[in-house]
Amino acid sequence: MPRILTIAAAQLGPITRSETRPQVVERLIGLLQQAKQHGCELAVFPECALTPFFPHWWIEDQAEIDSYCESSLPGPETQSLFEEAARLGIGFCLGYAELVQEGEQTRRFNSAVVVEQDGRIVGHYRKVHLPGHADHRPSNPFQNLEKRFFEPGDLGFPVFEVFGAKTGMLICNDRRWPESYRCLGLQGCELVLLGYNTPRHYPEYPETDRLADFHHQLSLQAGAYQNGMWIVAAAKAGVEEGVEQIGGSMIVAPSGEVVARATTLGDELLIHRCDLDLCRTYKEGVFPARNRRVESYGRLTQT
Ligand code: ING
Repeated sequence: MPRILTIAAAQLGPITRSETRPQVVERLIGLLQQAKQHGCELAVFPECALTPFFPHWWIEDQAEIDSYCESSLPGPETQSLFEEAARLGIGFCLGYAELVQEGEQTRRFNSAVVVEQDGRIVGHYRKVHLPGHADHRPSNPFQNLEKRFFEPGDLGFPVFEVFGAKTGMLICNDRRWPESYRCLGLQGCELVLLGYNTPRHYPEYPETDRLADFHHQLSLQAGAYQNGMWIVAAAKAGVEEGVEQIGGSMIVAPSGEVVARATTLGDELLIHRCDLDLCRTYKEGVFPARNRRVESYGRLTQT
């Protein structure tokens, strides 16, 4: 009996600064309802799917920064999303800025959760690879202050048994690092849920701008093939508060083939029936454990 999971990448167009969380949640609920109508069991939303990508802005006031974070999930303004998903019987993955109080200490992470079809949070991940800078760079057309606003993720790369699949999450810049996929693949991960906010322009290295879409796809195809995993990647796309972000949401098979791709820069669903058993061809056939030579890889974990 093949293990088929029908999954949607739920791409979002820009979220404006003036858009309230309830207004954004309405967009997310609309996409969930459409995904359910098309027989999806799971929908993947982008990184920071509840707010504009605020690390693109220099913000001094900590209270303003924290206003873009969730101190509880679900919270008063996101509860309706979890309730509607449970009513529909569809699971989802949601990227959000996490604010957590640990005694006297307030900690902030760029996070994501995976939610079962009954509305329960069954997986939690905190972005490990934070790109950008902690200092203000006023001569840049926009900032990337994730290193200033967030801590690196401290949960490692966990894999969860959900939807009948070994499922992991990555967030945005993680997808560029082969180590991210290896840490998941070596746990038998079959399905990676991934959201991103990727500007087309890289102020310090503008020579990469023309290749932004190519590097995005290259990273996903390599990660999928080299670890025999499905990857569902959902963009926050379009020009968001003046920053042009690539779209290119896609679903990549364990073969490395792109099987579904967004064609707009707005809210868009792309759907595929993912046969989880295809992973075996690559996990066992091309990259079998018996061919792995750990004794030669020591450098990979040396600082
Ligand atoms: N954004 C970008 C990303 O990795 C970036 C930052 C773009 C870094 C291009 C290097 C090159 O897609 C986030 N949010 O990580």
